[in-house]
Amino acid sequence: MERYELAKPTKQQMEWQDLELGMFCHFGINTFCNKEWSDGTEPVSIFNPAELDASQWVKTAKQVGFKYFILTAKHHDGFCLWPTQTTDYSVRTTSWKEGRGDVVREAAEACRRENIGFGIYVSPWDRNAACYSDPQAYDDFYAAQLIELLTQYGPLVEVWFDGAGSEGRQYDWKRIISLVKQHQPDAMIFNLGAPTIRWAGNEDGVAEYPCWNTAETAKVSMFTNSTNQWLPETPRWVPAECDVPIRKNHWFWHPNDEHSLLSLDQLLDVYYRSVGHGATLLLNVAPDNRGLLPECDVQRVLEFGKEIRRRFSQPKGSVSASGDFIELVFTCETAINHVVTMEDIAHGERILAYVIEAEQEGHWVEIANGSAIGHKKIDRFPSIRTKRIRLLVKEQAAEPRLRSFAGYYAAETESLDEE
Ligand code: FUL
Repeated sequence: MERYELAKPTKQQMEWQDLELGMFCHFGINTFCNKEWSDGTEPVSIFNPAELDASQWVKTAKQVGFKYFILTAKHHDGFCLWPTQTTDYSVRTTSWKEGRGDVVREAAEACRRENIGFGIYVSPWDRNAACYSDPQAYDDFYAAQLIELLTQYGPLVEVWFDGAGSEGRQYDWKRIISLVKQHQPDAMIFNLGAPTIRWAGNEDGVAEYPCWNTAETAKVSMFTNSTNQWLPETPRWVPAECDVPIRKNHWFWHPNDEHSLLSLDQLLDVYYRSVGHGATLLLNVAPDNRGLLPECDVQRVLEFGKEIRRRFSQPKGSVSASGDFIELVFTCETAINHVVTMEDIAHGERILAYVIEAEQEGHWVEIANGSAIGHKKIDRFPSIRTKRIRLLVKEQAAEPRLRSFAGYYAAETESLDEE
């Protein structure tokens, strides 16, 4: 029996939640003028990424273990990384590849080759378009841009509608969303309009715990965020995506900025508090003004992927089952310091409170507890030797259905010791 009617994800949402890790890529006119938000007046002549290689971006993403890649096709400055017919403020009027280049195509094709999902960020706020001050004319202009992107560069895994600069502005969301649905029916819609995924609410890459997958109304967006909006008994499934740049506060590349690179420990902390809280993590790694990811960023993000694999690719044991009591028996007494629990979210988010215990000399001792599990919950604790662990569901919306309950051991590194 369900305690209330449970929201359930669509097949596309479930597939997207399984991706867990995406690489965000901020690149554009800002890359060439040392700015985060240029105002739409920077000359196109500054855009000249002489060594641009989208394969290097996407191969790096693939090697790390990112399952999708999102490119800023257009940021707030209005500069378009594809040769759009809607404006001259694009790669088409630059000297790069004599105006015949197309960054969006290069990235889309690289994603196809590497077999990872491709998505686009298309800023609604446009500081260059002369028609921006006329909402109706701009809606036409923006719709035309979206049609180009949605029809020429798919399949798309996600369309990222950023909210910055758009507070109080009414766009024709009905029309925009119907275009996405018409041309890219499987794409996730981020944040605005009729979102199928939501912003976690900060740019630190962190999903506050508990991070329920459900929302109160159809009108969710960063502008309708309220503390009680994300409750387990609410009727819509809208999972969270976390975003953060690998260089503190800098989405775009800046010269002499190496000191801002996040450490491996900081990245792992982000991972535990995003993917470990059941959300998806979009980590931004920005190409420089050559059009290449800087070597130190590449090294750091590869270390990150390697450490995730080291910690989580070999479970000591795992089980999938239904019921409010799930036991995992290891083949022999074994050390563990992480438990990863996943609900089978096809049946909704059913677990509302739980405890995990380990058997020690004939007694059960609590090693972790929490509320939400959803797609995934990672619990970590000081290493313990045990023959069996169990999950006790303390509160549930309906009979729990677990996709997996697994124990892991990762030899303690400095980063784990510090906690
Ligand atoms: C924000 C933007 O203003 C930043 O420049 C960046 O694109 C970030 C991901 O979203 O709202």
